[in-house]
Amino acid sequence: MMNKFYITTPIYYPSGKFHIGTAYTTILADVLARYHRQKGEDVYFLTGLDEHGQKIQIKSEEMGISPQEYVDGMASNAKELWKKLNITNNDFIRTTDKRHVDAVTKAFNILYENGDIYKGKYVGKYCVPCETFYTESQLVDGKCPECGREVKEVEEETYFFNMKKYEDRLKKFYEENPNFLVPLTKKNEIMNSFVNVGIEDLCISRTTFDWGIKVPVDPKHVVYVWLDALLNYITALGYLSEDDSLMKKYWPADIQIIGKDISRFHAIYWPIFLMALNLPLPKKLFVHDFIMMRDGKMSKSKGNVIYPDILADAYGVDAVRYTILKSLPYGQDGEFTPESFIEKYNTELCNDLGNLVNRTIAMINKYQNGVIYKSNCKTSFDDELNNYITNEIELYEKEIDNINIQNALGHILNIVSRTNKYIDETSPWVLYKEEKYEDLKSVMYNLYEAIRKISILFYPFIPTTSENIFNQLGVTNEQKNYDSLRYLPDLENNKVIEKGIPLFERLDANIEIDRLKELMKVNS
Ligand code: ME8
Repeated sequence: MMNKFYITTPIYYPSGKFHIGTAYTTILADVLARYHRQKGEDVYFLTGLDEHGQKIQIKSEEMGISPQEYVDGMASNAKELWKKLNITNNDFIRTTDKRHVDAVTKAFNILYENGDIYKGKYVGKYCVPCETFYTESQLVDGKCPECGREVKEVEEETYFFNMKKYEDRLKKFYEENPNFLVPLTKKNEIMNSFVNVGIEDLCISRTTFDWGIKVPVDPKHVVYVWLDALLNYITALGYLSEDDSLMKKYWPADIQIIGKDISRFHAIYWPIFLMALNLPLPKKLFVHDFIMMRDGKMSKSKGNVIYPDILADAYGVDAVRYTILKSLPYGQDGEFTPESFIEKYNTELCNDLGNLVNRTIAMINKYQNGVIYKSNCKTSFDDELNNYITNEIELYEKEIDNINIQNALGHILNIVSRTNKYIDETSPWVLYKEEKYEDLKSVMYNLYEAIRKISILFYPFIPTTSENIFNQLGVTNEQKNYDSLRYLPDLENNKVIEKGIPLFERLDANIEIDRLKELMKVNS
């Protein structure tokens, strides 16, 4: 039977236009979804919006429209953005969807009837932008430890979730599943700052505003936005609805991708909610770090915000996908600058990849009228090239399976460089001049084959470019298959297009760096 693979992104707050940080998580999830589809798995990929809560209510009031009108507009923007970035999500959940509201209401009742919820009074601090409760001791200089903004004093009647009851089970779960939360450094942070010091009960309702799902047992309360939001991962699959076939098929999630700012919610509260609902826990939680700008976090006031749609309009979708993905090392923050964007674009995409494809297609046309032949000869460099590629593919797979995207891309780029070197080593123009046509056939075959493999490997990251390369090469669908990296197809008589089309136009760094800086200012 086909393996299933369920992957999720966080559902984002539609409180503003999405910047490249939000796009990073979504593109990363898309890469993994595409990679697992390539490997023949039955993939289900979910993203969506977190539309309730005080932050959204305030935002819509500022704009003088109803919260529903506001989120409706934002949801169409978000869907359009993901379409533009070639995101292949199977579903888009909104927490205002009836299916979600109904299921959250039912889940609340189950938790209430189980005795996991009790009524009390909360006195403490609340950060509206993060929608998070804090105790005095958690604050840093009296401000929110996560975003650094002012917190509000709140005192309200609220329902609490009895987290403590599940503390031992959660600890045991982490002991038995040491690779659940990765990277391991992130797991250690969570264990040290929360699990090992004891978990506090959590407020799960609010009364000071009403933009949310009503608490079924006490409708002057709305469900706390995080309980509401976390449940999206299962309500989207039809949990507690009439048709829960997707839930049966896809839950538990194979990978949930989140940024480090929301790891506490996903590493502690979410597993506990699932335990309380008697559901299996996700298999893996992958936590990534942040894309930073040269002057720190992206913020409108600093005028350093970069929006992915504006970047894509100016430079193409794949340039955006590639450079954003390449910006973050595993387990660390990464930096995005106009200079690094142009450098990656010009060097890796345009020079290394683009020229390789373009030169090869030109040579196959010039020397062999565009046709690929098998040869009875081998040059002394052929085996070395092919062994190198086989080895790099293995290394690539290890890295992508560990979600180390920068390193995975590094191995594909290694193949690109090694193949460029092969052209220098074999000097096809000399073989042609010396009429060594059998050697030449072998070199063209190997080059063609290497580019075909590069294109298969690059597909999850820069799918439009890969399709473009496949078209220029004239490969069949079977020759695009991931399996055909190993079970080599016969490429004899394949024919490339008559004139290669450049994959990426070289950018003038001086002009484009200024243009990017301007785009960042104007749109902030
Ligand atoms: O937290 N670099 O939504 P949110 C990389 N609604 N990733 C970044 C980033 C950056 N600079 N900035 C943001 C919420 N992100 C909740 C989630 S889930 C049940 C509810 C990404 O709109 C990162 O993945 O604030 C982070 O976790 C997410 O955006 C936060 O999105």
